[in-house]
Amino acid sequence: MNKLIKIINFKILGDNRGSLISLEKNIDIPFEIKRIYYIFDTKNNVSRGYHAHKKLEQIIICVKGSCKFILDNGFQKEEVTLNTPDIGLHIKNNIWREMHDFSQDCVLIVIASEHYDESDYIRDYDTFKKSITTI
Ligand code: T46
Repeated sequence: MNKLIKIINFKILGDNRGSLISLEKNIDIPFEIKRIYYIFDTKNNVSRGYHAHKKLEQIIICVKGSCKFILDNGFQKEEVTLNTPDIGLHIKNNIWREMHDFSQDCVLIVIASEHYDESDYIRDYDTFKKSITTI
């Protein structure tokens, strides 16, 4: 069975002034980058996500603060806390995701393989479960 939580470790290019991470298409990010967005100022006790994507793949980086992701492939669920900018959570298609426990200062940068397309979203859990036949 494939592992649900896929973490990519990024190299920190630091010197005595501080740290820097550089992400390059097809080197650090294993797909063509078509979109980047960021999520910040998530209100207290708010959860986000609750959907899967038919085609979209994403790498999610928590550059500040922390939050928890629950991933679900229709058969099993796994949880991971993101709280450091030197790792990326790689979420492939057909994975249901929920995001919880955002710290007040949490900033997520998301690198996406496709342009925004609402028709790529599955926002109903039963529909998601029915769409999954194998892993
Ligand atoms: C995901 C998690 C990690 C756009 O207009 N363009 C965009 O590129 C995105 C991502 C969203 N939107 C609109 C759609 C909604 O009206 O922004 C609003 C909030 O989007 P959503 O409710 O999908 O946000 P989250 O935080 O639940 O989920 C987002 C991504 O949509 C999703 O792909 O994996 O972040």
